[in-house]
Amino acid sequence: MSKASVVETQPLVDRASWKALQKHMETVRNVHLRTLFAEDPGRAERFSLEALGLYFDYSKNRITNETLRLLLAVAEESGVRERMEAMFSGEKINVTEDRAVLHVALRAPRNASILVDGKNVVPEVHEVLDRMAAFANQLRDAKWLGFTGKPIRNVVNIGIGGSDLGPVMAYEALRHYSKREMTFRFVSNVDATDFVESTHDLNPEETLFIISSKTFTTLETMTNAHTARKWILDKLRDEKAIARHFVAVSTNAEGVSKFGIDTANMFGFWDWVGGRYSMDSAIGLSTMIAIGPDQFHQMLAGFHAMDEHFRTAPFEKNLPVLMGLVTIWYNNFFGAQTVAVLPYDQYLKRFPAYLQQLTMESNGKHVTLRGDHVRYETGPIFWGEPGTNGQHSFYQMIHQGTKLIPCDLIGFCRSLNPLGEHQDLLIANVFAQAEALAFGKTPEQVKAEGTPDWLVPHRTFEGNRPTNTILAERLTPDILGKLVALYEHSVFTQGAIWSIDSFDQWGVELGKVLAKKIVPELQSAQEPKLEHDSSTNTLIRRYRKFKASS
Ligand code: G6Q
Repeated sequence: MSKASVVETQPLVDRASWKALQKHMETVRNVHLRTLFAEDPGRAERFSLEALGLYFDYSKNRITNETLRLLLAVAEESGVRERMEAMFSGEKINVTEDRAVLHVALRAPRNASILVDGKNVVPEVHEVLDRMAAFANQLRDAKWLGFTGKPIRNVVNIGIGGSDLGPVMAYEALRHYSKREMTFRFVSNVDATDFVESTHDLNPEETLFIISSKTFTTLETMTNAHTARKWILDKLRDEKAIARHFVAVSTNAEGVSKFGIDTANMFGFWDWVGGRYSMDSAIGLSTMIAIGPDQFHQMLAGFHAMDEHFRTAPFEKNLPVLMGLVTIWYNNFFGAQTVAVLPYDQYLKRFPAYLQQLTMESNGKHVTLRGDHVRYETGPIFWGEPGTNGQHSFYQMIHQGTKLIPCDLIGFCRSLNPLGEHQDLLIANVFAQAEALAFGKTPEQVKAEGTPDWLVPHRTFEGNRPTNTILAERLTPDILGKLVALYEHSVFTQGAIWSIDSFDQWGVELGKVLAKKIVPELQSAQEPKLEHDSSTNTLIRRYRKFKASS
């Protein structure tokens, strides 16, 4: 049995540290953050950490020194360190797919050595990065010409899930650093509207499609890729145009070549890169074209710095470990169902969507590595919107609802678009929200404001709502890399404690086969013999009826 799997022989709920935490919970359950802060003037300092340019304030959490000590003991006893070492050394910790998990190799420096089945994979990683850079520079310098001799000005990434969310999030996040003369679009949905709306104002002669698909078999991506092919050929009317207007990012050379893309225009990656961990691989080609190879490398350096921090910092000073432990605390001991991620930066508008896949596809599992049904809650629901917009909608529930919703507030001290007092107003809201959520407003305070008695309960805020505040100087490629890696490794920490496989996605695989059975039933000329349940059969018949009448 490998080192990585030894640690799950004792179920989580039977571990001594877990039981101690359960007992400790009783003493903390009703303690208010007002009391914790009032009793300890040094609290903000003690429960905060600065590393790699990120300031992580976790003092507004319902924890004491003892909570932290016990949570750290859970991490130790659950073998987080052993699993981390197993991951970094290329062990096949994705046990259900029998694969290594080495997104950390994608951002390892050129001279590093990381072995998979005895082979150092870092040189291959850099070989692909170099090819990507050469290609990106050609496009950025208007040297890659379309079939009719016009420079490519539009880049459309076609991919879905892990082959879309990273690229679109990174493009939006780093748009400030992008080449503004070029247009970037991202098509993912099999709904034709996505393709049509993304291309309606583009000239095929100036447009390059990147078909991003690890497997090169995904229904949505292949459908959109064929539509794109037709869109190009309808205008350019020559198969030879494909070579100038399509490149592929995939592990499936055969599939790429069958589609008609020259494998010379293919950028590869490896089975040890999970889709949701692939934005640093060739899947990031659109990002590299947008921001240029140098800034892409700065982003990779940010990822790598967080990898090293995760691997080497003691757990009590380890950002991802602390963040993961806080998540576990609310998820498993307070019954919190969700975590809200609230970036106070418009450029991070797709960050919550990206994190939804990272966190929920990784830790939305109900069996342990051994295949036993878990006896505890696993991954929470992640969701969110950029601030301050959310404040005018769903924050009501966070402040005064009956559900406990821990929040991550993310802010930057310097705006990329300094304009009047916008930034001060933005950041004042970050601090004010965290303060209000923690301390609330007592009935006495509300009364003292002259509120009539009957209105007092409505205007009272209980507080004791936990938040983490993450503050950095400025949103840069390097900081983005650090932020994403912070969440990646926090997810890892949680998954290791829950003894689940954070790197498979059987639920997603199911979706890839389900619809295939129904498609012919929607398309057949003859009335098909339907053998689903009565609900599905009726829905299919109804669709066929409307389709026939149109
Ligand atoms: C990610 C998942 C999933 C995957 C997509 C696209 O971890 O596996 O989101 O990225 O289904 O798959 P392809 O890249 O193979 O098209």
